[in-house]
Amino acid sequence: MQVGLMGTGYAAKLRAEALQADPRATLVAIAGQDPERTQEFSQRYGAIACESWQALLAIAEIDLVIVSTVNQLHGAIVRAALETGKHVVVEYPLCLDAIEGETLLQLAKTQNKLLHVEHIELLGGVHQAFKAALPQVGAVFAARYVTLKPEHPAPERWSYHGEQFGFPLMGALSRLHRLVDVFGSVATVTCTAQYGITQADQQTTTPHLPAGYYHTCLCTAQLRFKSGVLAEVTYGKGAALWQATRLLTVQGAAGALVFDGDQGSFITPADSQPVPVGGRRGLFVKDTTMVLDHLRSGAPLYLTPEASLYTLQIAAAAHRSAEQDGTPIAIA
Ligand code: NAP
Ligand code: BLA
Repeated sequence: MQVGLMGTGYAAKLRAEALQADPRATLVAIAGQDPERTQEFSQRYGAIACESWQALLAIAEIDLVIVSTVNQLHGAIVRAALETGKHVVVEYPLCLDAIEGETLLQLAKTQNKLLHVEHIELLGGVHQAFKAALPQVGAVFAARYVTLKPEHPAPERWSYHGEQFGFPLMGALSRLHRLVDVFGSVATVTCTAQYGITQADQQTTTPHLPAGYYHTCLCTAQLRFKSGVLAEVTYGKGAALWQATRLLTVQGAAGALVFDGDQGSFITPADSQPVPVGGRRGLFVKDTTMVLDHLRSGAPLYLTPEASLYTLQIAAAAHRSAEQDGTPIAIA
């Protein structure tokens, strides 16, 4: 596989290393935003530095494009790459518009090209342990997943920008996708959001996704699954938060599963048993290897683009609910 890589950041670096280590792939070219960074990054991997993602797509021998840029660009790059007849891997989210997402899946089908949306959270230790231990809790009553990331000060980066990151639960689609992967179809979604903005020397909060940078976001969604499970997802990051939290709990008829960071336990009235959790390292390598296996021999991938699109639709419904002050949105 002759591979082109979009982006020079954290995910792109791990992709480049994974490709370099795999004899089935050659990293041909890299497109970044900052020319100097792109030049320096490309030299490290012996790849051509492109001045734009469009220039990279013009390289005919590239068969596979990996999109590891900021979220806002995903949709346009994926579309153009598929139209040029290339296989596409894109880091989640596929794009920031659920309708556009549908057309991209359709385009991949008509072009007969791979479209794979990376969801490394599914490959991680917590998710694997969560799925394996779930039968122990019996009939699931409720679930809760809270991730809070304090950052002081919050960086003025794309991940704190309304348009570049997208609606928080869309940019951080993995938070919803973990639960959808396990509990299936959603009946209704309710969501509220709050953003902190600094204007000159004054701080304000708003329920609406700001056009530019914010210093804090906090988003809480309730998902009523068709199975009856009630799940609550809270995602927050930034300067107005002070306690880092990564907590997944599932309450069932026979007990509760609790994952606090990477510490898992199964709790009953009698006692608390540890649940072993594997690591969070090497997930981009796993994803890259599975893509190359799939393209080479048709080995199945760990999720379908339809599954990712479904969660994107749930995130879009959460956004709509937040815009309507928490009005429940029914999922068709
Ligand atoms: P990052 O380190 O900030 O990298 C973002 C990259 O996008 C930068 O190299 C940036 O270039 C580049 N970029 C911006 N505009 C561009 C353009 N016009 N053309 C080409 N490249 C452009 O962020 P990241 O953490 O790697 O995230 C990248 C993607 O991976 C996001 O969609 C994220 O949701 C997804 N993801 C990341 C992780 C993770 O662990 N980090 C996990 C799952 C999914 P400049 O630096 O020159 O501006
Ligand atoms: C996900 N990490 C993400 C995403 C971004 C970052 C933008 C996608 C959006 C989201 O789901 O929040 C960015 N993560 C960062 C940055 C740091 C960070 C800038 O930790 C700075 C330290 N990602 C890393 C590092 C790890 C990491 C150092 O950059 C350490 C193991 C893991 N990030 C990681 C994982 C996900 C993720 C496993 C998938 C999200 C999930 O598990 O739900």
